[in-house]
Amino acid sequence: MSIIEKLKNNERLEYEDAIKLYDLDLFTLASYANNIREKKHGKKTYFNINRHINPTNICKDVCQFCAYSASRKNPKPYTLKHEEILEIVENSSKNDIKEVHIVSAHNPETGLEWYLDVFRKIKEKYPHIHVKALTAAEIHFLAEEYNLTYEDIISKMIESGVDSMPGGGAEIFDEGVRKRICGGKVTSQQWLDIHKLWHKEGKKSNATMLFGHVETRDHRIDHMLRLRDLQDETNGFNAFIPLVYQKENNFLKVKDFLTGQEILKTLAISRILLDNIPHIKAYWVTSTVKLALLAQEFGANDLDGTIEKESIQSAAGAASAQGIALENFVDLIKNSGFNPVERDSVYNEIKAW
Ligand code: V47
Repeated sequence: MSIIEKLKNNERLEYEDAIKLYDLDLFTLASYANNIREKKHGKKTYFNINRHINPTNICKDVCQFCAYSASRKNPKPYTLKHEEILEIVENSSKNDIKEVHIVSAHNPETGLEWYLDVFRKIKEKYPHIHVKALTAAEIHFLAEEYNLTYEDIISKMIESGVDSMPGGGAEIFDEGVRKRICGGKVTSQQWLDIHKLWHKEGKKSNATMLFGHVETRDHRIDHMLRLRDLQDETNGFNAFIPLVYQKENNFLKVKDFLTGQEILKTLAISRILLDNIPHIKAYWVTSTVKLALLAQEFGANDLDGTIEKESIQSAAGAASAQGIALENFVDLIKNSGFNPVERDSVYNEIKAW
């Protein structure tokens, strides 16, 4: 059966067919991806009023793509004090944020208690704010540093009030590419194992993919299918987030950058292949706002959120340092023909704007 027939019949595509998807033209992919999006979510586009906090940029790892870490080209090491983090949350709570998204570098000086204590303090004072914190890469780093198991760290996170896990640290699962771009940090299998353990606790997480650097199209397909396999087992992923590689201030030598078409094709393909992951997030920080709005017609049904401040990708060139104002965000979605729906971090609907 041809790949088009399989797409028409809504059949699940395995690797041999999936790698042929990029050969289809953009609008054919868009029409299948958009059908799936419309069946699942209609014209709704989800977003969250959230605040990103990156408490420290001191890192023991040396990822080639990273411009945020103080050990790379960023000369300004910092570690926020707990009081400073709480002040950020206090100020953001006035903007009615529903989530803090806390992700850091792998700082050997801060320590496990330092993280757990700040989660406890946030939860104690703001029990209604969802804490999305610690990537699988950070959990792996903490487990190694303290000679603990992943299960130990996960149960400490849950005891301290962490509600869900962000999808960072996945990068690209292909072991050859991974060695080249971020050798030494959490392996692909360890990343998947950690999310599996988290899901076993009845908790939700997201999954990212960093693309547009030295990987091939086949590596992206392989990445998506490894996620689909785990999702078949656990059903714990809420959203898939393809992150477009940003090129400034880092050490990765990349020759060709992605075209808008290639980004949109990748989003559409992810919507087609990840039949068991409910949400595809067009992360405006790395795709640009305009392309994220267009991506709504190519399978994406979530635009992340207002963010307020962003340090990781903006260090590498993204225009996201200051987030987007709520009214502006809502207008952008409406004016692009979609219905903005504010959600909480696990996709309960809060308000149709
Ligand atoms: O894993 C680092 C990426 C990620 C660059 O779960 C870069 O809802 C592009 O995971 N160009 C962290 N990307 C951010 C992240 C995330 C973001 C938004 C929402 C969610 C979620 C998760 O940032 C890292 C890495 O892949 N990153 N450097 C760069 N130069």
